[in-house]
Amino acid sequence: LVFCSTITSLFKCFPQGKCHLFLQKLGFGITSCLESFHRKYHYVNQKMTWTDAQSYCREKYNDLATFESMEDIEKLSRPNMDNDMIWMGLYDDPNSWIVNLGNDTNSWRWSATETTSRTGYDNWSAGQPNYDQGKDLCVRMLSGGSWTDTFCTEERYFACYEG
Ligand SMILES: [Ca+2]
Repeated sequence: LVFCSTITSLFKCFPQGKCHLFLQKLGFGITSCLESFHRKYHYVNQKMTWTDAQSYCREKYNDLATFESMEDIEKLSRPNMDNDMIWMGLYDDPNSWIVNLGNDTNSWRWSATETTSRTGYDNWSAGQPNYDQGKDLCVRMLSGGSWTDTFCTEERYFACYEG
C-alpha cells in the first residue's frame, strides 16, 4: 500500500514536469503496482496439500495467490467463520535458505513466477519464518493475514488468484 501510494504521489507531480526521471526508474514498480490493482483472489473451500493446491489453482485460475501488499491481502474474501490457516503461493528453496524475504537474492519464491519477490514485501508473523530444520518449506496465512512457514503436506484450504 505504501509502495503504491508512493507511486501515486509521484504521478501527482507529473504536471510540473519534474518527475520524468523518477518515473522511468520506477517503471518496474509501476508495472507491479498496476498488476496488483488488477488481481482477483479466490478462496477455495477444499482442503489439499500445498502441491495439490498449486495444481488446482494453475488449472482453474493463474496460480496460488501472490500477495505484494496489505491491500492485496485485504482483497481476499474469506468465510466469516474461517479461523484456519490457508495456503498461499510462497515456498522455500531449501538449497538457499535465508531468513529474510526481500527483493535481493534469497530462498523464498512466489509460485506464479518461480522467482523471489520483486517488491520485497512480506507479512511474516512474529518469529517466522523459522525453517524448522529444513521442514518448513511452504507458507500459510493466518486469518489476520500474517504468514508462517510450515510442512507442505498439511491439508488446508487455500487462496488462488488471477490477473
Ligand atoms: Ca514455521
